[in-house]
Amino acid sequence: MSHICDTEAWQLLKQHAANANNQHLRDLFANDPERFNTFSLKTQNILLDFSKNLITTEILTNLLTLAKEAGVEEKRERMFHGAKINTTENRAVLHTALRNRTNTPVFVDNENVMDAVNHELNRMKEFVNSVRKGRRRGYSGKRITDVVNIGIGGSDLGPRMVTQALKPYADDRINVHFVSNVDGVEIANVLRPLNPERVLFVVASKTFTTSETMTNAQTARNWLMSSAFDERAVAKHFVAVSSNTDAVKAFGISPDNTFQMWDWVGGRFSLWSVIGLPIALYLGFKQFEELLTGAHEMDIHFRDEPLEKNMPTLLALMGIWNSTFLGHTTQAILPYDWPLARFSAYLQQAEMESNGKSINKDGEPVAYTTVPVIWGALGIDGQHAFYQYLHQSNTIVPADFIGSVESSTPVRGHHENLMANFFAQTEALMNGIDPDEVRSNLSINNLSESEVERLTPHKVHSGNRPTNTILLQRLDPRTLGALIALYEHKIFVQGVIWEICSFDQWGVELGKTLAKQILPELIDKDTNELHDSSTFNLIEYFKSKRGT
Ligand code: G6Q
Repeated sequence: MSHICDTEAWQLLKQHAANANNQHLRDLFANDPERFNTFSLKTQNILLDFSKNLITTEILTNLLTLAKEAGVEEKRERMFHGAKINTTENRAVLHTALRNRTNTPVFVDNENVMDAVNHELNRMKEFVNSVRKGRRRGYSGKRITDVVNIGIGGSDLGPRMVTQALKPYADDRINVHFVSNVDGVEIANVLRPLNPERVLFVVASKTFTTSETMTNAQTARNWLMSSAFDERAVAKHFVAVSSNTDAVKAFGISPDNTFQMWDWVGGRFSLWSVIGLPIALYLGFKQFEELLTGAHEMDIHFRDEPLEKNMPTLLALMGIWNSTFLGHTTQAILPYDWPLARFSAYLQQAEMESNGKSINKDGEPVAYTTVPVIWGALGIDGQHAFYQYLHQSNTIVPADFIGSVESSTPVRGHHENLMANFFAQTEALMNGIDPDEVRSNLSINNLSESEVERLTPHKVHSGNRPTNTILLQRLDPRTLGALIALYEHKIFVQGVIWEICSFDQWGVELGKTLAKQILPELIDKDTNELHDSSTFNLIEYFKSKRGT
């Protein structure tokens, strides 16, 4: 069977990569005044500058050929049209249908899913308005002021990231809180300041079997009961978001209070569905629709633009060049927009859960590196911490710098300061500081020649460190929708080229079953299953020190 790594484009790229060390980005810029224009593009309110990657037009041409030969265009069509491209679970992959604002029909098993999508969106809208306007109240007749989302992974990271990112667009009607961890410290801390009469719990779990979420939901219910003393209060204070209606009913939440999702929505792509309920409750339904619209506009761009003018494809290709061909094993996400503080954590799941695979679609091991480690933090804070490593360690870390032309919360004098750092960092990572520059800087300080020579190597910055710059007009709901969709489609394109199944998550499923075996052993004194000596003794130590 022929694979992507057997193509001519792949072989040519390998040769280019072998020569890459002989090139410096500084020279590529000096030799081509048009470099920015050649390697940048704009769509909606987003500018992507990928010129500070170690590429040439020839390399880009080969990368685009690779994308074509991998079938990105044809597979993109199949995804949008509801084909079951999640082949290990036999499911369609239709987060794009959730934000299909033009309502073009999308069929799965001969059924137009847009009917169900719109039905659920309307229910969501009605519910959001009734809570925000105070028509739906708590058991004692008081207004709901606090929403607590109980969910984990894909049922937590998206709403958590988006509500923080769009805080400047929220009014003060509803506060949102998130509980994901089964460590009781989190739920205890969240609930402590809240008044049970005013809290709405959203239990978000596609499967409604995830033990962390179920444990937290039960604790929340007990907490409510300790104040309400009446089971009927559950209907006023709990709603569920799930595709498992039977399990929701068994928990005691009625179908009226249950919002539906479907198996063709992957958890990490689900914030556009009813999983986005906390977002809509916090911001209002209009703003939620703006988020969907922004994502939909990026979907149209991705679906219709040729690969060479296609932002998600170009971003994906830069990633593949840096990781698979140049061998860089990590990728930093560095927002210079405080509201995007959780964006790298969000992308860590989206990218690493999707493409953290090493088996191709034919079930064979792949012969190359797939997704790098995705990590990051707010850029400005990082500058005073890990940027030392970015500038001078012997590991190259490609980085995406994300910033905005306008602040979503302007405060005089701050934004220019922030953005001066933003531009300075990518320039420095690209240019570096060579020994001659270091020497001439040092000699200004009247240092002896030997002192200059001693210090010079420590102050040299090699530069040649690749970055993408993503410049938004302003971080508003529509632009955020487009930004998230940009990365979602990047992930798709990379999965196609790496020939892996981006839409399953067997490694996560494994985690869901592992603890089930040990839990009874921790509770029951006499049970002790066969474990390796390390695990056995750790469990024994834990039990003996607890006195159970
Ligand atoms: C996402 C993953 C995973 C999932 C959580 C929560 O794509 O499948 O992160 O979202 O494990 O699962 P439930 O929503 O089923 O509780």
